[in-house]
Amino acid sequence: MVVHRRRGWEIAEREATPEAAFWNRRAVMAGGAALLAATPALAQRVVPPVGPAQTGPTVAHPFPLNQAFVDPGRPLTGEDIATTYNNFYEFGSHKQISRAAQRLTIQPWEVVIDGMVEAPLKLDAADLERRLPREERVLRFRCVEAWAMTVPFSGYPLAALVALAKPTSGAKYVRMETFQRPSEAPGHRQFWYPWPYVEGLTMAEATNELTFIATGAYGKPIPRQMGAPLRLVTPWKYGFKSIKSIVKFTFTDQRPKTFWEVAGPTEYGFWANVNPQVPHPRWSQATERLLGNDERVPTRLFNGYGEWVAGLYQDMPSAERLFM
Ligand SMILES: Nc1nc2c(c(=O)[nH]1)N[C@H]1C(S)=C(S)[C@@H](COP(=O)(O)O)O[C@H]1N2
Ligand SMILES: [Mo]
Repeated sequence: MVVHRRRGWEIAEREATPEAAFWNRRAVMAGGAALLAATPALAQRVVPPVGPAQTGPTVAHPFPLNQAFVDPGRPLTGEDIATTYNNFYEFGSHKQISRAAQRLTIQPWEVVIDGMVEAPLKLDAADLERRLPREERVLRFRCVEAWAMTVPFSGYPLAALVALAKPTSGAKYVRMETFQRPSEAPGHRQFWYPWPYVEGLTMAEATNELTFIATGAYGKPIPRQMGAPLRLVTPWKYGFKSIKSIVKFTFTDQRPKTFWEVAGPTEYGFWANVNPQVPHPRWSQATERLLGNDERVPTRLFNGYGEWVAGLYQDMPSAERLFM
């Protein structure tokens, strides 16, 4: 069934949603309300070019929109929802952690790039961001718990960070690690979890065009509860792969043991590719609930991003549990 969903600019003021409000604000930031009226389609929206390196602590938003990721095929999730319904176990094992997360100190934020690289790097998150090509993408996001959202993320492709890091030819994986500060994050005192939160990708996954480091959301710097100042977004994988508040990227020839793989090996694995036909041991993955309107929609293989990533797995041994 093909449903015509009206775009923000087709919606009358009285029925404007938070999503429409987002696009309106973006247009204003991009040069005035007149722009919105004059712009027939999002795809032709004028966005400011990425300027020369800036000197402030953060990099000005919004970033230019990547035309390959303009249309997610479903409505944006309201910013009020995406910023108040979160998974971030460092701040509690429930969804209402947004307030607690405000205790996280995000400036300064040192990022370490080490392991099998030509020369290890240590730099502030904002400096890192200024050195990489910034853009905005609207992405579908699917948690393993079968809820989903659609978010305008901004940041840079992980591939650009990999290029900056100059891994040596022996590197096979990127291991990523979250901060560990029990004084700011009460979850870190829950000793039964294998802190710090760790994730990993193969080099082919890390350098895929779809793999993104988000430093912003909804046209602004990303809020702490969503993983400030930098978090991974791998939209074809279950949400737990999208590690938040990263402090270290390590290039290695060993497959990293990830947080959820260690915490619950019978339910969570390294690959975690979205697949509606492979149920979680405790629930079906056939459908998902869209945050906001609570509509249930069919889940798609690779969360609908097979065009970008299906090729990565074509020649994998069948013993690999790609979908958990
Ligand atoms: N460091 C860290 N990263 C994390 C998590 C976490 O608990 N700690 N939760 C993951 C899970 S399970 C999901 S679904 C997403 C949630 O991202 P969101 O809160 O921005 O929606 O973050 C992922 N990244
Ligand atoms: Mo998740």
